[in-house]
Amino acid sequence: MPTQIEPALLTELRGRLRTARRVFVLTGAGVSAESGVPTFRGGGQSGVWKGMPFDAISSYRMLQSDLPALWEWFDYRRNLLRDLRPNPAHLTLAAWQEKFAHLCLATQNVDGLHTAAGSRDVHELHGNIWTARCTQCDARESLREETNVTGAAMGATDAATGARERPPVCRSCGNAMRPDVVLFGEMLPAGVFEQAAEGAAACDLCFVVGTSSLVYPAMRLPEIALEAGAYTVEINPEATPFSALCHAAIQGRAGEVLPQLDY
Ligand code: BV8
Ligand code: ZN
Repeated sequence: MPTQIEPALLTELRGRLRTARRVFVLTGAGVSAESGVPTFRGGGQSGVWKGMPFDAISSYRMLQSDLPALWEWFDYRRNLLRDLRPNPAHLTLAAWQEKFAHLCLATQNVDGLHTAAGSRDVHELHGNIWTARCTQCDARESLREETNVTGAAMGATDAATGARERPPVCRSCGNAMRPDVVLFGEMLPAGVFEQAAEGAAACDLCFVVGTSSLVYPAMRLPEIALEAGAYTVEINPEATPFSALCHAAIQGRAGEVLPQLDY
C-alpha cells in the first residue's frame, strides 16, 4: 500500500515548499533503498558481512589491520550497486534544485545515486565508493570502469574486468590505495561538514530522509537546522531518535512520499 500523507499535513507541506527560499536535505541509506541498495539498519536489516557488523568492517581499525578485507567489502558493495539506478526520491530531490533559490543536499551515502539522478554540488559527507584514494599522497582514481570485481585481482590490471590489483597501487607514489570513504573513527573530509552546516543553519525548511539518525557528526546537521528555527520534516517508514524532535515525521518510503510533495 503506497504511503498516504495525511491531507492536512500534505497541504501544510506544499504551502511551505511553495514559499521556501532555502531548503536543507540530509539523506541516509533509506533514500537508496527503493533503488535496491541494502540499508545498514531498519526494516529488520542489520548490515552484517562475513559475521561482522558493518560498522566494524567500515572502520579505521579495519583499514589499519586488514586493508585487503576492506577492499573485499567495498568491492562486494560496488558490485551490488553497479546496475542500480536512482529512484523517484533521488529524482525529486534533483528536480528541487531548480525549484528553490537555495537547496543544500547533504548525504551520508557513498553510492553516488544523488549525482546520478542529476543533483549538483552534493555534500558527500562520507565520501564516495566509486573513488580510490592513496593512503600516502592523496592521489585519487576512479573505480567506475572496473566491472564485477570478484575477489582480489592479483598482479596487474585484470584483463577481463579491468580491475586493478587489490589493494590498488598508487600510480604516483607506489603506495597502497584505499576506498575514498569516511570510515567509523575517521574525521570527515575538511570543509564538507562545515559547508553543509552553513546550509543547515540558513535554511527555513529541512528534510531528513531515510536515516536511522544515529551517526554523528552527520546528525548534527538537522539539529543545527532545528536550532536555527527551520520547519523540520522526517521521512522514514520507521520511527527514529529524531522523530520526536522534528515538526512532522512522515512514516513512509522516500520514493513514494517525496514525489507527492510536489506542488
Ligand atoms: C567521527 C561510509 C570523530 C562507510 C559511514 C566510538 C568510536 C569511534 C567513533 C564513534 C564511537 N561512538 C560514536 C562515534 C562516532 C561515530 C558514530 O556516529 N557512530 C554511531 C554509529 C554511534 N561517527 C564516526 O566515527 C564519524 N567520525 O566521529 O570522527 C573523530 C574525532 C577525532 C578523531 C577521529 C575521529 C564517521 C562516521 C562515518 C562512518 N561512515 N559510511 C560505508 O558506507 O561503509 S556511516 C554509514 O552509516 C553509512 O554512511 C550510512 O549511511 C550511515 C548512517 O546510516 P543511515 O544512512 O542512517 O542508514 P541506516 O541503514 O542506519 O538507516 C536506514 C534508514 O532508512 C532506517 O531508519 C530505515 O527505516 C530507513 N528506510 C528504509 N527504507 C526506506 C527508509 N527510509 C525512507 N524510504 C525508504 N524506502
Ligand atoms: Zn600515492
